[in-house]
Amino acid sequence: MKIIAARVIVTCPGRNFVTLKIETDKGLHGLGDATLNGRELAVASYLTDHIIPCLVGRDAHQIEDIWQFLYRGAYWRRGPVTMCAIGAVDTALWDLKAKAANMPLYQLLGGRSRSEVLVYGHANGRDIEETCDEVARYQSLGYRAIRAQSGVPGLASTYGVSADKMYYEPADAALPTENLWSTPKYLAHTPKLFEALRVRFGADLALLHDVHHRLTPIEAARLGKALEPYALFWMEDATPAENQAAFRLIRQHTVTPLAVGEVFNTIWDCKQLIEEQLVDFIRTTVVHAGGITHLKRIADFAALSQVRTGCHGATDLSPVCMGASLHLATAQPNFGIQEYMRHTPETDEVFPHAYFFKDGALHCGERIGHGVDIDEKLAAKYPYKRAYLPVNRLEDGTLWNW
Ligand code: KDG
Ligand code: MG
Repeated sequence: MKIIAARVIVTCPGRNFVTLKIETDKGLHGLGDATLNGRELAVASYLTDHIIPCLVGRDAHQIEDIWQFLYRGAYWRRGPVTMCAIGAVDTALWDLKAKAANMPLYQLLGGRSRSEVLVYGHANGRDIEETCDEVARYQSLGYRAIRAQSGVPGLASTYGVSADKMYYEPADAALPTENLWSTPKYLAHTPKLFEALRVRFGADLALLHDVHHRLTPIEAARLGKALEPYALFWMEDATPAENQAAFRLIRQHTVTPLAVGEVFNTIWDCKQLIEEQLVDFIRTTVVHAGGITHLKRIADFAALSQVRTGCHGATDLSPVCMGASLHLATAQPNFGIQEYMRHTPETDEVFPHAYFFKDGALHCGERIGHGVDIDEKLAAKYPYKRAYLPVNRLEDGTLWNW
C-alpha cells in the first residue's frame, strides 16, 4: 500500500486543530492529529516542509520503520513539535493499516481487554458550593469519575475554572492572558473543597484534581498529605516534572496517588518516574508522544511497575486523537482512566466519529480504522485563529508556571 499524497488540514471550529491526511494507492486514507495548543503552525510546517516530502512513495504498512526513520533520521530527537508531527504520521498509518485489514484498530493492538473505557469529566465552579453543584451535575450525566477545580478566594482566576462549564477552553486570547497566582491561598483552600465534596457525595465517587504544575516538590508533598483523608483517585501534575527525581520527595511524604505526563513527549521523560514507581498514572497521549507506536511502548514499560495509563483528553486533543486513544485503551492491559473534556458540537461535526459516551464511559465503536474522519469542506469554513494559553505571575510579578 503506497503513500501517494499527504496534506495538513488546519481548522478552527471553536478552537484550532491540525490534522494530517495520508492517501494511498489503494484508495484508502488515514488521519492523524497534530495539534500542539498555541504552537499549531510550527507542527503544520514541520509536517508540510520536512516530513511529507519523505513520506510519498513509502509503503504505508511499514509503521515501525517509518517511525524510526522520522525519529532517528531527523538527527534532532524528541521535543513537542517533532513528536507531534511523528505522532500524526504514526496515527494515520495505524488508521490505514486497520482499514486495509478491514478491522477496528483495537483488534490490531491485541483485541478487546475491556468492555468500556472509564472516563473522568471536569466539574468546576467559582467557589466550593458551585463546584459541588457541578459535581452533582456531572453525576447526573452518568460520570463515575469527576475532576474538581474551584476558584480560590483572593485570586481573580485560576486554572480549570471557567464561566462556560461544559466547554472550558483555556487557549482564550490572541495574545497570552496574564493571571495572578498565590500558592499560600491555593493551599489553604483546596483541602476544604475536597472535605466538602466527601461530605456531600460520600466515599465512593472517584475524585480527581489537577494542580497544573504550580507547586514546589515540598508544597506538593504537603498538599498530597492534606488530601489523604479524602482519598483522591489522583493528584495531577503536582510539580513540574522536568526533574523527575523531584517526585521522590513527594512520594516520601504522601500516599495520595500521583498522575503526571500530559506535557511529556517520549519515554525518556518518564523513564525514572516509572522505573522508581514515583507515580501511579502516566498521562502522556497519542498526539504529543509520537503516536500509537510510542505511546504503547510507554504503556507497556509502565505496566512493569504497575503504573497505569490516564491519557490526557482536554479539548485541544482533537477527536482524531481521542478515537486513537480509545482504541489503545480498549486493548491495553494497564489502562487506568481516560480524561474526557467534551468537544463542542461544531468540532464534532467537522470530525464525524464512531466513539460514543454511555454511563460514564467512552466506547471506541466498531468502525474500521480508528473510527474518526474529517469533513474537509466544513473544516475549510473555520480558518485558523491565533490563540494562546495564559501565563501566570506571582503577586509580586514573578513569572510562574501556568
Ligand atoms: O493545552 C493545555 C491543556 O490541554 C491543559 O491545560 C489541560 O491540564 C489539562 C488537563 O488536565 O486537561
Ligand atoms: Mg492537566
